[in-house]
Amino acid sequence: YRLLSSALRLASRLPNARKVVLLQTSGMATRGQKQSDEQRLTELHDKLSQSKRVLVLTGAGVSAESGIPTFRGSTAGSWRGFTISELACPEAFQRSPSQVWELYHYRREKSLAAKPNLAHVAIAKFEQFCLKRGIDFMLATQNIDRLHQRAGSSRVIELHRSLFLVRCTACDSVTENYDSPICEALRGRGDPSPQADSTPIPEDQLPRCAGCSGLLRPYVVWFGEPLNEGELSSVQEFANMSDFVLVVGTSNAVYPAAMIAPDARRSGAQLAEFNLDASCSSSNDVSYFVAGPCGSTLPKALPRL
Ligand code: BJW
Ligand code: ZN
Repeated sequence: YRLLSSALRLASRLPNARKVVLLQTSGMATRGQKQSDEQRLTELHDKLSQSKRVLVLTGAGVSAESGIPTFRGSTAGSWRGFTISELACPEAFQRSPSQVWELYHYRREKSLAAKPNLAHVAIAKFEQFCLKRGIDFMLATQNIDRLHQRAGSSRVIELHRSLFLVRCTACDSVTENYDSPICEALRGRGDPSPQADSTPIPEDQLPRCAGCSGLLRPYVVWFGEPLNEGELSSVQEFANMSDFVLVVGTSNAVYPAAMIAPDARRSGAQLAEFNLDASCSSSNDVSYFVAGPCGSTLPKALPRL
C-alpha cells in the first residue's frame, strides 16, 4: 500500500510524465486501474516494436531477484556493518587489501552461484527480437555480476567492468579470472556478518599476478576512478540517437552513468523506467514509469520473438 501511495504521489508531481504505469503489486488496485496499466504496457510494448534504436540501461535492481543485494534503497545489502559503497574505493583497498578482497571474494562466489532471473532473460530475448527486426540495440549495465551475459545478452557494455576481471597493481596487466576461490587463503572467508573472522590475510597470500607476482586488485570501477572513455562515449552517442532508453533497476545516483538517460531525453529519446520503488526516477520527464519488480514487469513490456 505504501508503494502504491508513493507511486500515486509521484504521478501527480510529475508535470511531463504522460504515461505513468503503476503496475500493481499490492492487490489493492481497482479493476479499472489494472486495465489501464495493462493498456499502457501494451502501448509501450507496441512502441518498442516500432522503434529504430533502443538502449537498455540497467543497475543493481535487475539482479535483486537473483539474490544479489543492491547498493541503495530497500534491497540494499551490507557487509560486516559497511555499505558496499564504503568499500568500493581505492582508499579502502590501500587501507586493507585483505578486507576488500574478502568482500569481492564473497561477491564473486555469490554471483557465480546466482542464476539470471526473468528480467535478465526478458532483456536477452528483446535483444534477439531487435536483431531480427533490424532495430539497433545496446545494453549498458552498471552491474559487474555478468548475469546479463549468462542470460544470453551479447551486446553488453559493462560500464563498471566486472567482478571477473583483475588488474595487477605492479605491471597493470588485466586478466579474466573465474577461479573459485580466487586464491587458497580466501577459501571459506568473506562471511558478511559483523561477527565474522576479520583477521587480515597477509598480502603475499592474496591474489597475485601470474606474470610479475604483484598484488592483484578487482578490476571494477571504484569511486573516483574513470570509466572507459571510449565505451562511455559510445553509450552516450547511442543513447542520444535512440528512440527509447529503458532505465531498469537503478537509483540513477552514480555519475557519469546517471547522466545518460536525462541527456538522451534532452536529445529527443523517450524514457521508460522500471523500478521497484515508484519514488525513484532518473528524470522528471519519463514517458512510462513501470513500478514493480522488473522480473515481473519487463517480460510484459518487452517484445520477444
Ligand atoms: C529494483 C528491484 C527490482 C531493487 N526491480 N528495481 C557528478 C556529480 C556528483 C558526483 C560525481 C559526479 N561525477 C562523478 C562523481 C563522483 C562519483 C559519484 O557519482 N558519486 C555519487 C555517489 C554522487 N562517481 C565516480 O566516482 C565515478 N568516477 C568518475 O566520475 O570519475 C571521474 C574521473 C575522471 C578522470 C579521472 C579520474 C576520475 C565512478 C563511479 C563508480 C561506481 N562504482 C560502483 C561500485 C562498482 C564496483 C562494485 O560493485 O563493487 O558501482 S558504486 C555502485 O553504484 C556500483 C553501481 O554500479 C552503482 C550504481 O548503483 P545502481 O546500480 O543504481 O544500484 P542502486 O543500489 O543504487 O539502485 C538499485 C535500484 O534498483 C533501486 O532504485 C531499487 O529501488 C531498485 N530495485 N529491486 C526493479 N526487483
Ligand atoms: Zn603483474
